[in-house]
Order: sequence, then C-alpha cells, then structure tokens
Amino acid sequence: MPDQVSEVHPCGGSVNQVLPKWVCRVLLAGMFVVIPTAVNAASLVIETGAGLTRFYAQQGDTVEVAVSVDAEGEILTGVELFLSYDRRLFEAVDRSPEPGIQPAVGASLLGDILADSLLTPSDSLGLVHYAEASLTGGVVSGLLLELQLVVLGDWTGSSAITAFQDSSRHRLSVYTVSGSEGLTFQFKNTEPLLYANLPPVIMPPDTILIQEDSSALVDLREFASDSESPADLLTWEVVSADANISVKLKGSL
Ligand SMILES: [Ca+2]
Repeated sequence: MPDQVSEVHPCGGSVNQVLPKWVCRVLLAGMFVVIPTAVNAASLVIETGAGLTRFYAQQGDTVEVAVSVDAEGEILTGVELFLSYDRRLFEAVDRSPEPGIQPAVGASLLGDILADSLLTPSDSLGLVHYAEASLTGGVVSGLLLELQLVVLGDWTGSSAITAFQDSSRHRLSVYTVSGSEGLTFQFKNTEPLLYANLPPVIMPPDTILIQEDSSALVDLREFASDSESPADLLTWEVVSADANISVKLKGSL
C-alpha cells in the first residue's frame, strides 16, 4: 500500500464524526476505481474570489481562491479534491481554531464535510485536501469551498493552482454519483488557476509630429506601463534598425 498511513483520512478527521461508517466505506471504496469520464461529467472551476482565472499578486498579499462544482445533471453523492499549489510561493491560511491546519472553508454544497486538511508532500507541493458527501445526493451547482493563500515571494513566469491527480498515492480529485457505488469519476476540463506576471504594454500616441528637416526625441518610457514594475525598471532592447532609423537610448535602461 502507498503511504496512506501518513495521510489524513477523509473519514478519520475531526471535522465530522457523525456520518455513518458505511458512507465512508463507499467513498473510500470509490477511491480505488477511476473512470475518466462519465456520461454527463461534472465540472470543477478554480478561480479567484473575484472570478479571475489568472492573477498577479505581490509578496504579502492574500489571495482568495474559490472552487465551484457543477453536477451537470448528475446526482453527486461525494466530492474529493486535492488542490495543489507551490509552497515556495504561497502559504495556506488556517481558517479554523481546531487543532492542525484547516485551509478550506466549505460551503456544504453536498452537506457533510469529511475532510479539510493540508498535506505537504514536498518543499514545493502543498495539497489542500477537501471532501464532502451526501447520503441522498443532489444535482448541485455552486461554491464548494474557498481558501486564502498568502504570497510568500516575488515570481517571474507562471505557477498553477490546480486539481491534483496522483493515482499511485490515491490522491485523486474525483466525484461519486448515485447509482454507481464503488466508482469515482474525474471532473471534465478542469482549468488551473494561473498565478502569472502580466505583460508590459506600450501605448504610443496615434500621431508623433516631426518638424520638416528636423528630428524628434520620443521617450517610450512615457508610454510604457506594467502592473508590477515602473517603466524605468523594464528592460529595453533595440532589436532592429535600418539606415533610415536612428535610435538613441538615454536614461536608466
Ligand atoms: Ca486550525
């Protein structure tokens, strides 16, 4: 068996002890059989609290992350999510006074919260483990959970916050449906939430008037903007010039 012992068990946590054990057994039995797609696959959406699928935030900022589920006509009886993020960039906020870290605030979309914990398999990987189940099931649509991530450092490039899948360790983001006990299904087309730098923009005026037989000095920094950096800190480079163009670079480039 993989390292199940070291994990927080969906039915063994302190979040909910009142659910009948057979419900836990059904949910856990389902963890070992995965069918990639159902007839009408449910969907999972990961976005910021403001509804963005791509964002940039600076060191020390707190980012709200919201995860929603749409059953797409299926009768869902269970949802299990491992939401991954880069621990070098983010720290999940503990949202409950209970012992340990409970990063998710569940919306009780299905009713009973079975798991809300943080796994840290490596220095770079954080997993928010969250699970809900319902005895009767429901064709649900709406917020599953929300959590907060604090930005630990500056970053260039992009990093994904996404639904994690690792079958070898039984860490699968899946759901169960009524009438298919023992089976779990993967959500369709789950797009990651991207943390990324926004590209700089140069917006020169429509017309630059040059007097006859004279030259003009155009400072492009006046027309450059970037969400994260002042124009003076952007890196400028002349990539082409021909005999009719003269380019002079001045200032702090
Ligand atoms: Ca806590």
